[in-house]
Amino acid sequence: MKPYRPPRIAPSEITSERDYFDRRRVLGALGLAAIGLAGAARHASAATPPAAAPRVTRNPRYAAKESPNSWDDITSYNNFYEFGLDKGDPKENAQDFRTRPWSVEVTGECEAPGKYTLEDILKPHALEERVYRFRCVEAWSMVVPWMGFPLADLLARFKPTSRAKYVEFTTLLDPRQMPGQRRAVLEWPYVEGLRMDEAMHPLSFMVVGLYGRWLPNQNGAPLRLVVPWKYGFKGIKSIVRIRYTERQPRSSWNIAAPDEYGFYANVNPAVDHPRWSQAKERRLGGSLFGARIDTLPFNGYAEDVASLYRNMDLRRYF
Ligand SMILES: Nc1nc2c(c(=O)[nH]1)N[C@H]1C(S)=C(S)[C@@H](COP(=O)(O)O)O[C@H]1N2
Ligand SMILES: [Mo]
Repeated sequence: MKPYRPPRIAPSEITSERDYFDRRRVLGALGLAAIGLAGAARHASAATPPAAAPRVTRNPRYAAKESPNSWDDITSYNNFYEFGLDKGDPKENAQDFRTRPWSVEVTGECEAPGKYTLEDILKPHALEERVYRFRCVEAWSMVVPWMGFPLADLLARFKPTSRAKYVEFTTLLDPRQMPGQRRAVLEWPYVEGLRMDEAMHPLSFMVVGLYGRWLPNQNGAPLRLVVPWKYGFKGIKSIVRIRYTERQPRSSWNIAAPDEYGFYANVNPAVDHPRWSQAKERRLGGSLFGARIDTLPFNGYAEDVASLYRNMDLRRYF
């Protein structure tokens, strides 16, 4: 595959609509302050795409049939509350976010804990491209050519012990760089987790880029998780810590609203969010903008992952 050149598409193609799936309402209901980003650096977003990364080959085993959303769709309509609550805020406010040098602390139930530089983390892994469907809990979706490597390969390197039943991931805490962290919108830093067998599943992907380029900051540079059969909020961005644990980790959205955002968060059209249906989704982009399509169980990956939940009541463990 040739290094990708992003197409020139007017940003106006993606309207930053005020949708009624707005999760700020629940935050308001919890008595948390609405966020104002006064003081955040505002830039005349020149939005230069990040440098082309090494060549990657598309893995045909993981290539969704749908054609991918555009570079602009994927990089201008983001959830990254550390940089603001509106879909356009992360692109605007994360321009100067420093992702080098970067390191990841590995701790907990493993034989090789330590602090690893980003270069250490990436070095042994061949990068590949996978085109995955991506479904946010807010009922919008897209199709993304991610670049990365299997999470299982990374986790195995640190030799988890037999007590490691879960793995927890943590985002950088840095209110000076992340204006959203100056307000108690969520409990910072953002934390997410997976059961060990979910984390070791071949679909779980450590992402460092998209469309053959290094990740733009707003998409979670330099290292983020993508778990395509789960709602998007499981895909934690800008990871600085990996912890193996015996107990199920607490996770940010689950702490904020446990009745609305479960730990499992498997995409499930049959289990509605308390405030909206999950039966359909709005696919971002182009002529389909606004069209609603059916949401598939496990986001269309049921054949691969349903067996992980054989003995679980998915209405209870949502
Ligand atoms: N640290 C952190 N990670 C995060 C979020 C966030 O606010 N902070 N938002 C989540 C949500 S709700 C979604 S839908 C995806 C969005 O990823 P994208 O911007 O690359 O589409 O990131 C997830 N990871
Ligand atoms: Mo989301």
